[in-house]
Amino acid sequence: MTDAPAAEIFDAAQIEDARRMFVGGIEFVAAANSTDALPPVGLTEIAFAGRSNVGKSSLINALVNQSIARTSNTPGRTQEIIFFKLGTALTLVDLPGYGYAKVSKSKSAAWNTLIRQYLRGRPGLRRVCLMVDSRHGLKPSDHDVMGLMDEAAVVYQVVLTKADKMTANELKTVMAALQEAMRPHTAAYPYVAITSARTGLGLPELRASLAMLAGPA
Ligand SMILES: Nc1nc2c(ncn2[C@@H]2O[C@H](COP(=O)(O)OP(=O)(O)OP(=O)(O)O)[C@@H](O)[C@H]2O)c(=O)[nH]1
Ligand SMILES: [Mg+2]
Repeated sequence: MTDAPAAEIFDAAQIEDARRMFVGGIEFVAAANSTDALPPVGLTEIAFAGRSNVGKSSLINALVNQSIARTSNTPGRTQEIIFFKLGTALTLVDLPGYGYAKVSKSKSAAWNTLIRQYLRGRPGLRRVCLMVDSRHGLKPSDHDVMGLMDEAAVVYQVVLTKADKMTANELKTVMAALQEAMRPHTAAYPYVAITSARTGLGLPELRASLAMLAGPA
């Protein structure tokens, strides 16, 4: 990642068009627990990846302003790859979390294989939102997944979650550490999104950024 302005800038019309796109209605398409069960590629896909419990499903719900993705206090809620269609614009993909120690080894290996296969070889996948809990920062499992996406040339954007739990100063420190850690990852999307599903922070800008990718895959 090269030195870039800290935030992506959008005008009011882009923000409003993106809001309409995201709140205009979302529908469930498919839940896949194996690569054979993946639905055919139609629209551009945006996937939400990250460790268990970082808030992937909550962020999808907040972006579309509906409770469609299942969330939980218990890590490991999402156990399949879930596909949602946003009108004729985008497919949003909720991935099972990785890196949760308490699921059985065999189950965890099966999930990891599925996620890896999806991330590595999915036509139409234009961006992965790599979700990271602001309080915890990047963990070894995040670095593993970034390595995989670097290799597969998948564009990924770090999205910090649960920013409502942080002070402005704490966020500054986390961002500085993150910029440094991302430096070797030249293929990563240059803007880190700071979000809160709870307060809505950063959601208009993230919608606008993703909306630019809308269309057939
Ligand atoms: N404070 C705060 N809590 C959040 C936010 N987003 C999610 N949470 C909480 O974090 C927990 C996990 O949220 P999920 O959205 O289910 O997380 P996930 O990443 O989909 O989890 P898995 O499907 O298990 O991988 C829930 O208790 C949410 O209420 C946020 O922006 N702020
Ligand atoms: Mg989930």
